[in-house]
Amino acid sequence: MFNKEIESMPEKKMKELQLERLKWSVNHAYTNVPFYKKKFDAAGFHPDQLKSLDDMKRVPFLTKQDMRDNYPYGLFAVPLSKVVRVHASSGTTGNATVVGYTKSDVNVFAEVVARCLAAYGVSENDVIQNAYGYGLFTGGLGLHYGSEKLGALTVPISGGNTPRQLMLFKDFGTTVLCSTPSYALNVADYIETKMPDFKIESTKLRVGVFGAEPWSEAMRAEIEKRLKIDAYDIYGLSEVIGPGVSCECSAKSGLHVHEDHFYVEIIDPDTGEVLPEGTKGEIVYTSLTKEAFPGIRYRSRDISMLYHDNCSCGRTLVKMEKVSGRSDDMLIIRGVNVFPSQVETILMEAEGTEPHYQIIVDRKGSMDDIEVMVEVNEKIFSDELKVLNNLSKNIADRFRSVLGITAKVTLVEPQTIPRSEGKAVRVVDKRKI
Ligand code: DLL
Repeated sequence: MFNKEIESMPEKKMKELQLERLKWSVNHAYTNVPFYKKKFDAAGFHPDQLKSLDDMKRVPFLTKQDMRDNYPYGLFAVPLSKVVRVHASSGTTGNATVVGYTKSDVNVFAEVVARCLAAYGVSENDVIQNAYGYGLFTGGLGLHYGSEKLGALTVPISGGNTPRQLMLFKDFGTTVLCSTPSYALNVADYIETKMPDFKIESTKLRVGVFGAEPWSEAMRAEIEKRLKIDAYDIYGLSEVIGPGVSCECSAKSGLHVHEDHFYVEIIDPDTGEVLPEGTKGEIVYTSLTKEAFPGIRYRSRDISMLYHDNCSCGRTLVKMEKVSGRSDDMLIIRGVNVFPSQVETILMEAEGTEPHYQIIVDRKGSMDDIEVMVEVNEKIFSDELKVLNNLSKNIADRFRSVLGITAKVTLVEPQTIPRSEGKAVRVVDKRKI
């Protein structure tokens, strides 16, 4: 463990630490950010009333819209002279959401990422090729600083340029690849289709650090098989800090939350009511130590569940279930709720499909219409039409029986679905265009 004292702290002691830090953080936001003062006052809440963790229920939520309304620096709690870095989301659907970091925040960010890498068995002896995008996106710099903090040799290659990534695997003796899981698959595809002589076995690659988008267990198996690595999940969001909010460990069953820095709750997304451990709902985050941009009860829209399970790795930190999707990614097809990850799981179960797919939703008249396009491998694609028809029929039957939706399934040739160097675009919802 990178920080054994914290990562294996008894639950009760962790709760005491959280309460102490919460008092500071909530007060810090209230005193230094007019937005929070106004919001708390309107809700009849004062930071002095925070006597137990349970009292957090009374604190109003922060939403993405609040962040957009206060673009760019309106929610910062320190003067700009103390802010040493900003990151921002792309802002394709409105103002970008901007987050700031003091020197101390940058240190915390590096610490939590270093803990994740150590949890994957990565050490200063590793060569980490960081293919997350460098820039306003938190992935690149987030992994970079964490990797340096761990003391590993850090290769800041950023995303894209697959031939160069492969060259560096060989030349630099890369042992760890950090990227989105969809990009890792692109790398595997590239090797198979364009560089058949490149033998992944002849490289030293052994660990993958994948996150920034949901990915199923089936996708993990596929990546592990094709890149011959151990693939681990890393989770985070810029509004909270970036990557490193939580990570898997050797058990690969759920992600430990770095709860000395982030207080987590699960709520019912419809009522806002806090749900007990072991219940699925929307994750809400409160930063405990962040100076520049304290986030108090931020509604992430991510769906997960919290639990303690005496993890075999020895960490006592609460676990969150792998995030399967966001409540705002949830598609409602003729009244049925469907997550892209559920579609992915069914597609991956079918023989001959590739993990590249897109869900296209449209409205024909008053009816929602859904088409799932999925790539199939060369062998299947060159098979008789009858084989292809059977495969698409079987997949459509599974959608009907498992998810309760009627979807048109279109099998397409390899390399048809657009590739991304960052987060994959899984859904095209034409009803919103
Ligand atoms: O994606 C931070 C990150 C970078 C995480 C690199 C991991 C690796 P944002 O761009 O703000 O930050 O997007 C955050 O992406 O609310 C989730 O919906 C989704 N997400 C991030 N990691 C995972 C994951 C970065 N491991 C949003 N599994 C989050 C599922 C994830 N979804």
